[in-house]
Amino acid sequence: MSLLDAIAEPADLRDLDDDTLADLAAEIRERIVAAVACNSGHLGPNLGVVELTLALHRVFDSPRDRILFDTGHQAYVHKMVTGRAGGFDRLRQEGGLSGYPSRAESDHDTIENSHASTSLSYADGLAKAYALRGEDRHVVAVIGDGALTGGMAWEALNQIATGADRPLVVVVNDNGRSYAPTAGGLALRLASARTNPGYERMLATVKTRLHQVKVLGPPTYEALHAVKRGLKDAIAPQGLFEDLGIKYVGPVDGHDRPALERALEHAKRFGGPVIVHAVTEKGHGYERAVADQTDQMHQVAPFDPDTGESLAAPTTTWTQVFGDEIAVLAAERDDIVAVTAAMLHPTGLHAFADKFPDRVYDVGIAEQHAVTSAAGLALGGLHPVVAVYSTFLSRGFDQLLLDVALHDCAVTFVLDRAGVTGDDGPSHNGMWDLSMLGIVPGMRVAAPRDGARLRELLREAVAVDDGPTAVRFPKGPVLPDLEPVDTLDGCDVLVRTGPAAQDGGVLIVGVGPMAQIAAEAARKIADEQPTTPVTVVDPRWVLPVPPAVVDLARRHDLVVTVEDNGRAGGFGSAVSHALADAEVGTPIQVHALPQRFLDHAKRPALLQRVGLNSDMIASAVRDRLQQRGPQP
Ligand SMILES: Cc1ncc(C[n+]2csc(CCOP(=O)(O)OP(=O)(O)O)c2C)c(N)n1
Repeated sequence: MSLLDAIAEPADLRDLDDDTLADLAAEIRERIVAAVACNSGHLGPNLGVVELTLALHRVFDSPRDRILFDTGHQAYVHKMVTGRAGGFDRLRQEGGLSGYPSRAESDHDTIENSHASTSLSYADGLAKAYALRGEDRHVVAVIGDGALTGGMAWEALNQIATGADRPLVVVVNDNGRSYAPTAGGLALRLASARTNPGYERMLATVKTRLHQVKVLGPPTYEALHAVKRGLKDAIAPQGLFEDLGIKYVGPVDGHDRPALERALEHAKRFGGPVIVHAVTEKGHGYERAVADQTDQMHQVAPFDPDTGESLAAPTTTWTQVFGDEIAVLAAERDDIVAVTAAMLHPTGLHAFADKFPDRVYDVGIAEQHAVTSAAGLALGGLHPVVAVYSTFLSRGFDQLLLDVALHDCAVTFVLDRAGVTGDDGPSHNGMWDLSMLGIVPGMRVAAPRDGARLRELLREAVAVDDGPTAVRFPKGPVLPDLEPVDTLDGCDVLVRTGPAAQDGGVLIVGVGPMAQIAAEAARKIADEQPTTPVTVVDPRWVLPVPPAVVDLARRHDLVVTVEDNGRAGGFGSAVSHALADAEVGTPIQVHALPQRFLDHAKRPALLQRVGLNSDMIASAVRDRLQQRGPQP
């Protein structure tokens, strides 16, 4: 039996000696590389926390003590030592282990929100609850230097500092990176400590010398002591945290498990809020990850573990099409700038940044600041493009509504990963953006169905100068261009089947790539019911609902909408309202995502599960037509 397979629960780690633990760490790394190479997932972050996680589980008593992982993408080792090592071959597969903590999987998992910078707030609440209920339990939050750039983390620290007798340990897992090197002043402060590993040694030397040079006498000792403190403050971020009232321990080598355990024991005994600053290396133990300049193999598709080469078929993604086009637009117009919340490469902004480094701002994992600073850029005469994943837009919603839209700021939001993303689980699906954007006065939303439309709509969006715009597109390979057969008031007609143009029949309106699925569904309906006229349109600009959609709906017997947003407040809902307002009585069938959190699975499997593929749409439309019977 392997060492790892003998670990059924964290208590099994406590009897192991240092050598065995080192062997176990090596075995864990092999297992992580093998599982991610096969199934995709987060590699660099997990390889970096092997010793840290072992130390945490040896010092603290989970699940009685609560160990929270901020963002949760670095919890593989935690899963392995809490009884789930056996399930690792099915990591991120439907029905297999989730890529994030999951309360359904284990009592050792307390939080499973994969949006960054929340762990300290959860920890503050848990520590307060245990104090009030008189329970003697520790709360530990592990937060990366990237997640520490989020405003929520600082709001929480401000509170945590007030709980002098609440045992709460914050472990800052400082690897200097988010995806790219972490941006901002805090990162610089942490970096100065990280790049001076000799400073603890140096302080020890200063201390010894002071005691040796007795002739200096007390005043000089005091002076030198002050110098020493100043030096430590200048080099380490101790002052930063201790001024807030939180004890600081570190920096500790995050791959020296015994040293980590000493620091954590010390923090545990302290009984109040403590920050343990652990310096780790992303990708540690797998050279190819450490050497990867872009993001140290932060999150990867299946790859060959011997070479590190990706096994994903080479394709052009929606992200690449956006990235290339925004770089072209930036070359044409020098007022275009871009903002990213720590996701320069994942959102495709690197081509723009390479050409015009002064016009792309990485603000850290700080969507709220990203949005309001974009409003500032717009008020200052520029046209900002805020590129975020759809799921992270909700973090900056208040800012979008009141700081951008209320001020009529011409900011373009580019929402990558809109719709079902799949593998990353419930919180990563981009299924809320249309519902949010639909209630923002003055907001115009475009949804391209293919690469040509993405280029076209992005160009149109940045040309809007009197209010906010958004362009949403999904994850993965861009769909082949589907040229329209006609255009009606800005709406592309993609398919017309059945008897030649006349009133009546079915109108299917698809949002973005779902328009292509709608076109497939129309052909399937036509195969079985060739006498029913079916028209498929792609409005391109989906919110507010274009008047052309309402006019077309008036002339058909049934309107069908197809989108990959939640049905509450989505496109179908907006069309229903628009028809009611215009007193158009045509019945409407809405195909959208159910308002449920969707478990992880591949995107096609999820779309099938919720009835959003062409077969299921075609059959639902046919059923509806049969129920309605022949029309006069
Ligand atoms: C609110 C939010 N925005 C963006 C992301 C995307 N994201 C996932 S991990 C990550 C970097 C995290 O860096 P850090 O906290 O330092 O952890 P590391 O991966 O370096 O261990 C980012 C930006 C997110 N999860 N949440």
